[in-house]
Amino acid sequence: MPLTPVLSRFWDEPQSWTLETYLRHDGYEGLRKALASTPDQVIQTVKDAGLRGRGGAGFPTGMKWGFIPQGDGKPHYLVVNADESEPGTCKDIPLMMATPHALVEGVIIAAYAIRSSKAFIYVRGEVIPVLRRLQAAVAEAYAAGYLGTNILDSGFDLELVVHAGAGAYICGEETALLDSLEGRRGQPRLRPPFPAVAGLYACPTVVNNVESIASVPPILLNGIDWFRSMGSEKSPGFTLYSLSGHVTKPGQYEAPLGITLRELLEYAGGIRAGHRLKFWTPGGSSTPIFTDEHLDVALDYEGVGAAGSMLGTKALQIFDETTCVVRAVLRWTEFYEHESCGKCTPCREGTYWLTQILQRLEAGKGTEGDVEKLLDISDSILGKSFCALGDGAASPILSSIKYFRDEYLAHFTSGGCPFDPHAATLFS
Ligand code: L3W
Ligand code: SF4
Repeated sequence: MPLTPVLSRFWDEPQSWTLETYLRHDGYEGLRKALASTPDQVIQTVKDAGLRGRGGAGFPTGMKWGFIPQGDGKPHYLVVNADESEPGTCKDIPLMMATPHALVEGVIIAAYAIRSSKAFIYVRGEVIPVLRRLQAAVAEAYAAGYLGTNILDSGFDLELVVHAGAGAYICGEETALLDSLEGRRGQPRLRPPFPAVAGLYACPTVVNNVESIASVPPILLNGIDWFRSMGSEKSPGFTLYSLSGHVTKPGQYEAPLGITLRELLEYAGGIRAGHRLKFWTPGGSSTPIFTDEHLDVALDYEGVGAAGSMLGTKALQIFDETTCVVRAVLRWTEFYEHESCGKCTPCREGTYWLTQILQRLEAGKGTEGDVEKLLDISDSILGKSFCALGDGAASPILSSIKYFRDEYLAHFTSGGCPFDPHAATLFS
C-alpha cells in the first residue's frame, strides 16, 4: 500500500509553519469552500466522508458535530484536545509544529459548522515550542482576516484562544480537560451528559483531537470521493502512524487506514539490524499489545478490534527481542499510577498495587501467586473504573500475560529479571 502524505505533505519544507508557506499549499482554500456552504452542508460533508476521531476512540466526527443542538440560544464551543500525552503518541505535536495553520483552518471550519463563535486549543503545557508556534499562527490568522469578525466577508465571527495545560495526562480525557479549562482541578465528569449536550460552562461543546480537526480542510477541498478512495468503507481516509522504538527509521508515516505493520516497517527500514520483532502497541500504551503474529493485521478500527486490541492513537511502539516485557509494562504502569487522578478506587488503588507487584517481580522478589494477583487486580480495574485511564492501565498487563506468561513466571523461577541482572538494585 503506498504512503499518502496529505497532512504531512510539506512538513520538510523550510518555514513550513508560516502562513505564506501554507497559502502556497492550498491553505485556507477549504475554508473558502466551507464558508460558501451552509453549516449543515459542512456537517453533512464530514459525515458522508466518514471521518472518524483520531484521538483514540474513532467516534464519527460529523455525527459528533451533528449532536450540537441548533436554535437553543446557548453559546456553543469548540475545544481542540491538543494535550497529547499518551506514551508513544507523538503525532499531534509534530503536526502543530510543522503546520499549525492546518489546525487553525480546521478549527474555523468546525466552529462554523457547529455555529460556535469561540474556540479553544487546549495544548500540553510542557511543550513550550508548540504553544509559541500555535500562538504565532493564530496571530497571523487574525492579521490576515481568517479569525476575528466577519471572516473573509462571510459574516461569521470567531475568537480562538490557545490555552496551555499544566502537565496532567488526565486532562487529555475530554471532560477533565473541560474542568481544567474552566479553572478547576482536572478530573473526569460523569457522562452522560456528553459534552455535546453539556460541555464547557455547561453549554453544548465539541471536543475533537488535533489530527481530526486538521483532516477537515483537505476533505472540504478535495471532496468526499477523494477521501473515501483511501482506507476502507468503515474506516476511510488517510492517517498518521507514529513508529517508535526498535525500528531503523522511526517517525511519522501517513498512509491509508488499513495498512499493516509489515508494510509500514518496509518504509521504516525494518526492525533495527540483527534483531527481530517481539511485541508492539497498535495504538499507544493504553491498547492491548500485539506480537509478531499480528504483522498482517489491517491497522484500521475494525481490523485491530477484531484482533483483540484498539487502533487508539496509532502509536506503534516497537520492541525487539532484547526487551523485557515485564519491564516495559512496569514503565507504563508506573506512568498510569503517577497520572491516576485518584477519583475512583479501582484505578487509584489498583495502579499502586500493580506497580508494587511488577517492581518486586523485576527485583527478583516475586512470588508464585504474583501473576494471578496481577490478573485479579487488572480485572478489578477493567470496565470498573470511572474513565478510560483505568482500562488503559489494565490492558497492557492483561495482554502481555496472555502472550508472555512464561516470561513473567521466569522472573521468580530464575530469581529476577532474565534480561537485566541489575534490576534488583533498581527496584529494591
Ligand atoms: C454524544 C453520545 N457524544 C460518545 C463522544 C464522546 C467523545 C467521543 C468518544 O476516550 C479513547 C480511550 C483511550 N452522545 C456519545 C458521544 N460520544 N458517545 O464520542 O467517546 P469514547 O467514550 O468512546 O472515548 P473517549 O472518552 O474520547 C478516548 C484511548 O482513546 N486512547 C487515549 C489516547 C490519549 C490521547 C492523548 O494523549 N491525548 O489521545 C488511546 O488508545 O484509552 O479509549 O468525544 O463525548 N452518545
Ligand atoms: Fe481518575 Fe483513574 Fe478513576 Fe479515571 S479511572 S477517574 S484517572 S482514578
